Amino acid sequence: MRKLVALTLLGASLASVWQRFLAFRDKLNISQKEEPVEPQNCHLVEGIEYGSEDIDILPSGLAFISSGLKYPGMPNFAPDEPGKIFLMNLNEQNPRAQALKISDGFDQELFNPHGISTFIDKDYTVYLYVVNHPHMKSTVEIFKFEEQQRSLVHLKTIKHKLLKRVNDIVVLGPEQFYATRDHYFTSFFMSLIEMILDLRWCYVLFYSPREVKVVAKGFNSANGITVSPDQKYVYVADVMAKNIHVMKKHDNGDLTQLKVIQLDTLVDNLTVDPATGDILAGCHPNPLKLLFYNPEDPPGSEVLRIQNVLSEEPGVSTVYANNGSVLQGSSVASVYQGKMLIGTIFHKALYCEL
Ligand SMILES: [Ca+2]
Ligand SMILES: [Ca+2]
Repeated sequence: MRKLVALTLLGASLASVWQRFLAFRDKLNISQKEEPVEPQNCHLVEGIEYGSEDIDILPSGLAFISSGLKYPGMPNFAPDEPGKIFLMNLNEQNPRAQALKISDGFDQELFNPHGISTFIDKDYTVYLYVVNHPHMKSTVEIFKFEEQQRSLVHLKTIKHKLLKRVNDIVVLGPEQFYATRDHYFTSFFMSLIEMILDLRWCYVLFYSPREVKVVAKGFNSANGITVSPDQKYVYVADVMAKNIHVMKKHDNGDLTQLKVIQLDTLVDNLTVDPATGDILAGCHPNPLKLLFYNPEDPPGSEVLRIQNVLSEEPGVSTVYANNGSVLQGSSVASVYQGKMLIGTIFHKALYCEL
């Protein structure tokens, strides 16, 4: 009798796992969007070949681009090359990407940059915060940007037991930021299991010198994060759940969820159009092609614009869509005065005049 009960329980749990696997497969099996959407004046950015996972543009038009991400399960064309931060001045006629020098005393060989966020202090000093994965761990690196020298001076490495599997950050003040956790487990195999079982163990962390706390949880895979121009709202992409969480930000760093904008594509990094407050989302329309990379049939790219974010029915439109013939695995898009930069996890970067 006991054996029968055990067998029944085993059968039931296997069936449940199988159900979850089928749901997971369906989630990834998004049909290719039919119509390409490409602004007229777009060209690939010279010099960026190994990814441009995140992009942050200063109000002055200087764009920072993180490049060379090595991430479990994702393709990488230069596994032995350390990551870089590129700079582009979008005020120039033909902006060029230039790799920034990094000050001595920082281990550049292990530099594996992921999400980035800039912060301008009261004295106008520009700081760049970078999620780094040396040896696949997660740290947050703080750099001071020296515009004249075109260099980054490393100031500090932040580590914390809750800063694990960090994907993106958004800086609020000196050493104060939100960070997203994209997986609970650190190994690729276990994080795949985690996605298949649809565990919702990921969170958003509030970090400040005085207090570190989880301020939002229950995400399948918390990815891109940014704040509204008035700093009152925080937007978080749950990539596997294909949605964007709109949250109200409180003075003590706490977040209250206002709503979830459901989309039909995997949402990676988020930026805000400073002119309109719209969200721009870098998306993955063919996640299976990302996981099983084939240069003959590469993953495509997709950028969505979400208007009237706080209204009852935000408008969603496609700003860019390509089947991978031009740009593969788009992870971010950022705009500045009629110009747009689209970044990718492991591929090139695209510059468009809108
Ligand atoms: Ca970011
Ligand atoms: Ca990301």
